[in-house]
Amino acid sequence: MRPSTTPPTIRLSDYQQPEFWIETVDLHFKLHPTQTRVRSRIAFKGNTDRTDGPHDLRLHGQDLKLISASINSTALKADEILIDAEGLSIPADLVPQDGFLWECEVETNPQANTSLNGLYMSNGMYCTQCEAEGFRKITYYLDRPDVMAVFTVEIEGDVPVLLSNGNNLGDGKWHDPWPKPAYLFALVAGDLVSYDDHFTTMNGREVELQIYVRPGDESKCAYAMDSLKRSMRWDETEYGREYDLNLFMIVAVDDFNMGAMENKGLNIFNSKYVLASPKTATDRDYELIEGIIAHEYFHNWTGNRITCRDWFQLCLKEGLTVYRDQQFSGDARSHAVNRIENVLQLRARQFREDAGPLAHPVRPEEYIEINNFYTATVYEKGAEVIGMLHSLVGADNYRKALDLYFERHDGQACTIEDWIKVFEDACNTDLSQFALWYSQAGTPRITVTEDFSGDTLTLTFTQTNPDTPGQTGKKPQVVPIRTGFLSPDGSEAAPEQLLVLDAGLKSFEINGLVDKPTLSLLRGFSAPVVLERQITNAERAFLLTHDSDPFNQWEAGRDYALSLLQGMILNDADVDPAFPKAMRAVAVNEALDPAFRALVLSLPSEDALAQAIFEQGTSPDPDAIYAARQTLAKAVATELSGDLQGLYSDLATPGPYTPDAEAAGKRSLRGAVLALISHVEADCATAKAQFAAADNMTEQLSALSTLIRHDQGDAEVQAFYDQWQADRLVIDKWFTVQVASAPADKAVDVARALTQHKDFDWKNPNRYRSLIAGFAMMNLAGFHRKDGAGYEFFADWLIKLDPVNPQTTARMCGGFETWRRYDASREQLMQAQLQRIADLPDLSKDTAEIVGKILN
Ligand code: 0A1
Ligand code: ZN
Repeated sequence: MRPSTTPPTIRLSDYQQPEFWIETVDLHFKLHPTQTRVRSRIAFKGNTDRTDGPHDLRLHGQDLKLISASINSTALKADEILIDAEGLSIPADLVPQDGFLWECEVETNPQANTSLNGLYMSNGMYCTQCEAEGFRKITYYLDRPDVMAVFTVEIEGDVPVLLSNGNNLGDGKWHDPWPKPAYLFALVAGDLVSYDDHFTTMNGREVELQIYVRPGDESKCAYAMDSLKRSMRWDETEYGREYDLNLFMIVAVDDFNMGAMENKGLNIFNSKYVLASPKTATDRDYELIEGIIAHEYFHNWTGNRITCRDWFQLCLKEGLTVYRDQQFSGDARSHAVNRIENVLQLRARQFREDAGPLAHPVRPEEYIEINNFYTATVYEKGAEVIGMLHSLVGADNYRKALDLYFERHDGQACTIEDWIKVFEDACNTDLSQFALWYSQAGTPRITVTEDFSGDTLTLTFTQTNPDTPGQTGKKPQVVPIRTGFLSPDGSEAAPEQLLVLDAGLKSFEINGLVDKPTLSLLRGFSAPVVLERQITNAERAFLLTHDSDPFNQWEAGRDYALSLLQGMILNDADVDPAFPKAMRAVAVNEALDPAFRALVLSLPSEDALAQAIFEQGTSPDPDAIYAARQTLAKAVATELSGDLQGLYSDLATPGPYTPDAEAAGKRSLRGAVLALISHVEADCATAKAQFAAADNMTEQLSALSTLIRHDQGDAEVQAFYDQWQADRLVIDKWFTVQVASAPADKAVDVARALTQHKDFDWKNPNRYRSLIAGFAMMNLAGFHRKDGAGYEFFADWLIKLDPVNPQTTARMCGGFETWRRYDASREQLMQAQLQRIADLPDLSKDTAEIVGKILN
């Protein structure tokens, strides 16, 4: 609920060390669905760096009923404790300044906790989420990441399985020897079964591995376990990091606001990122499970052993851990395909954020609600910044710097300055300009001109750093531009170079060339920037055929499609017949990886087109965008019509389903071919047959989505539901596919009708997102229906969820972040809905912060 006063803005510049440190914490839980009792014994010690005392004792606490409290065994009287909405204070004269024992008992109501922060219940199971500031809903504490303590926990409860962090002492007792901030605390209790395995570390230590799930789900844990073991080995071989407890546990829960959480020794996962079987999980699900298991495991060193001093430093753990999980997935699968997928995500989510009202630096300088800053910018752009550092210093120096980071900062709560200093010291370099990537928001825009004379090519780059909310007049950043030079025959005319643009304007000379080369710029997407260059379609087609850098090969095709579609939408241009021919050449080229071919064949998303058109200074028309994509897809399908059935049957993967990258790549291309076939086949017969015959979720779902897109799927929608109604994760997909694939004019009605379905359990975040976000984020033309019905529907549901789950509501408001892109009528309709939300008397501070920024 919104407090009566405006919630305060927290600023990085106000950071101060705490007045007290905590050495040890003993917690005792007596679990009860509505009246859980928590007793704490906390050993505080004075902070000798804070010479401005004496200090009151100020502890965070929220939604707690205080039963009793004492200092050094002397009970505190009611009038000695000042309680407010944020916590409690004890006057300094009652607080021994050099240290004391705090004992306290509180009561909380897990069943009433629908926010899914702190201690809550999911399907009868007790579970916690403490990042960022949930521990204060469990007991009074110094709930800030720079306060690291050793935890001992005892749990009493009427359920068979009682789990917490660290080593199992038996009888619901746990001890974690590694000092940790409270955000890494976890407790899970319930009727759970475990899927077990073990791992021998590089130094020969045995680690027990357990994945806890609801009874019946044990058969869906094998892939997560395999991913975990591979992650553990990878962190040893690539970063020299060994696991540091003799037990590692993962628990799958159904009600979870995010993907997963790296609590020490007891990772808690959204069940969607653990459970998989061929019949119920798609190839994409398998890929995400592998990546997220790795991400949470890697946090053990980058996040847990070395944590963040304060929440402004979130990218210290998140950017680095995303970078590490991307490296791992690249090693496990295909680097090229992974890089393309990551850049697609980055552009769809982070570039969109960076170009709109929610833009903020990778390290923000202020916030009202920290939960609003678990963003694509902190995570994905944070990872890109590390990738650039890696390219700039080189692989050997990167490893040296990381070794120094672990050696110097193990056991500490650190800042971005510490991180940068490690690289400066290990690589003997000055990174002060590079550090602007952490403080300046916005996507740099780069232009390039080419001048060839004699045997010399002169490249001149310019860089502009756009204004973003609260930031103007930015300085040029350091932009590493990996560049290749192609001869007319497609070979490399000169060795690839890393051109480092570190000014607003800079030229580079490449000598010894015979002909003017075709440039392959920003290979591997070596910096998160927008590159503008003068290039013809013939050059794009040339790069699509010849570039030896697979990312740029794909990029050439993407860029080609983008420019054609823009011409079709804005100038009524006809389809350039060379484009379908170029697509055909890739589609039938068996020398290329099928997963790569599938990515080339997929056209830019509707949202990407809307953004591109807006950047040209025009309001995008969602219906025109939809129509142009259809026309171009049809032209490609027509060009390929003689090949499609052959490709489709050649790509079938015989034998039982396997989730490996090779088989998944074939299915992905086959799915793209199916979509093309359906453009040239009147009755969607192939999709219908695929749906009927599919023995795995990837093929069943791609057929269903194709059928719905062509308005041919009524029977299959029902059949899918009948088959899967008992499987909650599959039913989430059933909701999403209907709203995401529905023809634009029907989408709002489909979405509205589905909210009445008996399985629309809207308090479950996965189910809510599957329908509400599926509609608002995955069906551009449906959401932006001219009369504003989509906006009203979306706002109604944000308003409904806010009092129940502010964190998920605030994240979902991002559906409106692009409102200023559109025509005056749509803009006004969206503004009215945003204002309706902003005006609510009891709006959460989470949603108020986001909606306030979007409106400004
Ligand atoms: N640290 C987790 C993400 C996470 C963040 C916040 C949460 O609740 C407020 C939950 C999870 C990660 O990066 O995986
Ligand atoms: Zn993370």
